[in-house]
Amino acid sequence: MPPEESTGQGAITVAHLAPELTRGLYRDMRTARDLDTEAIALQRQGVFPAYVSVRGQEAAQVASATALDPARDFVFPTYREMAVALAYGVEMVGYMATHRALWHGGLYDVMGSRFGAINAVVGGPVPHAVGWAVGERLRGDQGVAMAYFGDGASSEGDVHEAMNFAGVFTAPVVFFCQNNQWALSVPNERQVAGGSIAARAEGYGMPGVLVDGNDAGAVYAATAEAVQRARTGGGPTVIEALTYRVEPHSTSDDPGRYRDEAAADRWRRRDPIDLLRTAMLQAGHADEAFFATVDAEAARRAEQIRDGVADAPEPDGSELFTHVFRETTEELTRQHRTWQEEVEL
Ligand SMILES: Cc1ncc(C[n+]2csc(CCOP(=O)(O)OP(=O)(O)O)c2C)c(N)n1
Ligand SMILES: [Mg+2]
Repeated sequence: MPPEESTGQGAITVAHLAPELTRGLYRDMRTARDLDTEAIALQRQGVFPAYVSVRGQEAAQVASATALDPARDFVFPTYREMAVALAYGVEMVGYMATHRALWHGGLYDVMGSRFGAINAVVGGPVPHAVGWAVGERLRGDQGVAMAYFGDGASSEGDVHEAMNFAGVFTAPVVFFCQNNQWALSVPNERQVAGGSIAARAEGYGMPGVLVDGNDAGAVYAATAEAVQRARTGGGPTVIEALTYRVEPHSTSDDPGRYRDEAAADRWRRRDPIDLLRTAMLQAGHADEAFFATVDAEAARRAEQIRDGVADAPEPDGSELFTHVFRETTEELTRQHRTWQEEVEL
């Protein structure tokens, strides 16, 4: 059965979660959705050179980030983790500045927020997470590294090496794969031999969990369990959150050239925010008044972040030449001088 047929089984439940927790999940998912829409508009207006949408992946991102402790843990994101950043408490104007290419890796404080710089190297954050996790163990601290990666990244050598190393050294790391079924234009079946990313965990000596990535409650429970295991010395876990990339890969992509939009439409109808809202109403965790208030607040916050990033000043162009070498070279100094003369013309 192709992956897109294996979920879509209607409703989800949040009866196993505290009402306040589900209200927080909803607030962050709603805000991320609105900010995502604003970001696409900013790209259309020429403010962002490009943007990668997280639409449809809000449950996977927000619920996994909510299971972490931002005071102790450390997140290693890809380029598509805006909703993780938001739920984890990263300063969002500084985060979105990355998409405006305002400064190397954005304007937020990577070390202070314990959220790594956006990493566009597919699979790149995964060995970094394992290195940090092994260091954390050696220090005797209780932090957990969260490695985000995609289905496409799962076939990179870096990811295999990192998982094996983590298994051998019982590193406190969670390998969180958002299987959105596309690696740009390459579908799962041409990317994942064996049909399952979670199943690979066995070969690395760790548990592997397949979870419905559009079910915020299920993602939260699976991640909380994996984080707890890592924190208490039980080693790493692979979580495969099965979801779907309903938007193009990025604002520069045209999926009409390589996929049938009927599958994307089926997944659009299984929207993680709608599923959570219905489940919360059913569980009695919130009423219509709650949703009206939170939806309005989310829209306002997304607009504030949009305005903040659109109005942020351009960096000083001479920074092109700083942070390249500790002691600059003659050639770089010459280039800097030429650049200075040209801008002063
Ligand atoms: C090492 C490397 N190879 C290739 C690319 C080009 N590239 C950018 S995104 C992408 C697809 C990644 O797919 P996946 O890991 O599933 O993440 P998704 O974009 O679906 O979130 C590719 C091949 C890259 N950035 N880095
Ligand atoms: Mg993918």
